[in-house]
Amino acid sequence: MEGEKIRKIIHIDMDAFYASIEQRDNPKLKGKPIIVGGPPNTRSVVATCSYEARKYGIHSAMSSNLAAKLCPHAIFVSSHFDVYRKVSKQIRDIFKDYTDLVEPLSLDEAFLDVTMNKKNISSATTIAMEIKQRIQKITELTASAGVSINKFIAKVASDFNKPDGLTVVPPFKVLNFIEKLDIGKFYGIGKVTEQKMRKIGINTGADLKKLELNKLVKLFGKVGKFYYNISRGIDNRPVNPNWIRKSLGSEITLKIDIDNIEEITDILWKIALKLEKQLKKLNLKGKTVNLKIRYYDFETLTRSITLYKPIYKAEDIISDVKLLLNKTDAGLKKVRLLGISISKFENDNIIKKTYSLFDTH
Ligand code: DCP
Ligand code: MG
Repeated sequence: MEGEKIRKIIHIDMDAFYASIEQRDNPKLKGKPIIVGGPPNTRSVVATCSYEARKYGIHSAMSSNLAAKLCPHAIFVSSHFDVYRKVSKQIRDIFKDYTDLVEPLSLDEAFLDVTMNKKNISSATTIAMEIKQRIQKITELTASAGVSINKFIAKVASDFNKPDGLTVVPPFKVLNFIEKLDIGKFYGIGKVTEQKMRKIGINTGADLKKLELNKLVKLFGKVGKFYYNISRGIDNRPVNPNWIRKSLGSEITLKIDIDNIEEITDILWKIALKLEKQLKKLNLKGKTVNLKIRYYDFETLTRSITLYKPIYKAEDIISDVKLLLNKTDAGLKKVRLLGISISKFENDNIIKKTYSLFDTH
């Protein structure tokens, strides 16, 4: 977007979304450590928890068992997706008053491009403040906002001062902001990549910026180019309101090629669990399960199965993956990459894109 004018991007993210709604709708839960998710002594995980519960170290995707150990008096509440969807629609309607360039990432967060906006307000900060106030008034819930020149910085900024935060990174502060940013806070750098970076001494944006483009591509593949750009404050991805996710997947390139079928199944389990978490977060269920295998010699194949009922649980995913695995030479021929993806979503008209580029390990 060279030569074009600087954009004004807002990222809005609701605070402890499901948990705040449950506290709002049941006054007995206010001010208490609550957990939305299945109860302990099951294989359930925490979907989210109130800020009171976070003080005990509880967080999303932690097993309910561990959560109960960390805070024995935490209250487990079951989810009410119909209500979450209703609130999600309410906040989207507020966004639409300002711009049609709204790109939801999940039920509780979205990017807005307000460079040009329906109210002709020149300050994106003013818009973010207004939106926060209106969300509070209409839903009785708080949101945090990040305001900057692109999606990457706006997203990181919205997380800076949670809950009820507003963080503005104006153009002249962008480079400094990124240089100081801890690598663990980079949007698009997952846990595995973070560890890999730390091992080679990359702990902040400033460290990342020291690496040349070809070095980054050598270390991280295609996404190296993205790292190169964001360490310089460059992220030209548009806010795209029409991006509809068609599939969600996760894959792993193994450290060494393996042919032991138990080990292979173990890794596929891990991938399925990760996928379950992402599907839950996006409120997606899909009917088609795809298995991808790359053998040691780089021959790559996919096998898929379409079910009658959409699924999202790891145990359902893995049982189909095992069937698909039988249709491959895994176990006979060494494999170097394993991947699973889910497609044919129900509701695929509602859910838009998420972290598309970065579903890698
Ligand atoms: N969610 C989930 N499983 C996850 C992460 C999130 O089911 N692993 C759900 C519950 C959250 C909602 O998605 O309420 C939004 O996710 P966020 O990551 O934005 O988390 P919260 O809104 O709960 O908390 P925060 O205040 O940190 O944004
Ligand atoms: Mg949130």
